[in-house]
Amino acid sequence: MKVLNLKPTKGVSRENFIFRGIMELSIWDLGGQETYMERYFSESQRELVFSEVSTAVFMVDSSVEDSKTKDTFDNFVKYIFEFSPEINKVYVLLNKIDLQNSKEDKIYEELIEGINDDLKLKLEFTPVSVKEGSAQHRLIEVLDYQIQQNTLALQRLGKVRHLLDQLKLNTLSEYLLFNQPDGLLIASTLGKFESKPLQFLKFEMSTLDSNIYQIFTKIKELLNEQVSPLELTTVIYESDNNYILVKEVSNGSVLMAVTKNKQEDSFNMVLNTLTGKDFENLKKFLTTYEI
Ligand SMILES: Nc1nc2c(ncn2[C@@H]2O[C@H](COP(=O)(O)OP(=O)(O)OP(=O)(O)O)[C@@H](O)[C@H]2O)c(=O)[nH]1
Ligand SMILES: [Mg+2]
Repeated sequence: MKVLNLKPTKGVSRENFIFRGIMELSIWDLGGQETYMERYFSESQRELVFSEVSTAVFMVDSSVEDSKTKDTFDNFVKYIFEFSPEINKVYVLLNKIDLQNSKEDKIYEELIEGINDDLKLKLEFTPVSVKEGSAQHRLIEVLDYQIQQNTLALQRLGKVRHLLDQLKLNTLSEYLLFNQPDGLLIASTLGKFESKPLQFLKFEMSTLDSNIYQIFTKIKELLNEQVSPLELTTVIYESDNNYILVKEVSNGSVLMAVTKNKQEDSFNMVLNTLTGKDFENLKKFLTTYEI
């Protein structure tokens, strides 16, 4: 939805982000308009733009043929490997393949032309569509690969898994931890688990429900007790054989528990766990990342 109204990126747009809740990213999106491109490749800027890069992605619109694209690509590849020599792959995304007139094969041939065999091995081309979601999917794959190379991220992941196992230990339920900003799974007691990125509409709208607050206020007044603000932090779903509890852990993450069965015991154990010490430990770790 957001893609539809994007404005052209002015120069370099920087954004910091914690991917899957464990790997810090500093993303530099280089606007593709000609004047900006001249600047990135200029002698005074190229080092700043192309150094200290750990993942390089070149995205090209494969629905238009532009005689300058090849030059841009050659420069991009040249300076990336020159200023970030530790990089071993450049990911090339041939975008907009959803369009009738997309010519990804032709663009591929054009970009690969004249590239020597050693360098070819370092280029990975993927036809994608931002509109259909395959571009996002590919970026997630690329970043997951990056997690595997990142010691700190792996350490954090190990710790989160351990903390989730602690939750499972006493409750015989499965736990899944999601990262709200990207909707992706951080870790789960079921190991690797693929799902489409979640859309956290419910929690985004979680400002207090005025009806409930109004009734709650009345009750408290009747009881002559203090009223305090309400917050939607836990949601409970029910199926024939399970309860599913979803609870916010820290501002960036959400824990989902699926009970083993529908016995009262299972439910109570999970509820106790979600208000107990192990949950606090998880929350503390996700807030501070202190291992
Ligand atoms: N059909 C289709 N349109 C797309 C796709 N991806 C992006 N667009 C559209 O193409 C236009 C340009 O998208 P941007 O993401 O702004 O392009 P950009 O490469 O970032 O452009 P710069 O910021 O100038 O570098 C927008 O109107 C998008 O909606 C796609 O996969 N399919
Ligand atoms: Mg842009």
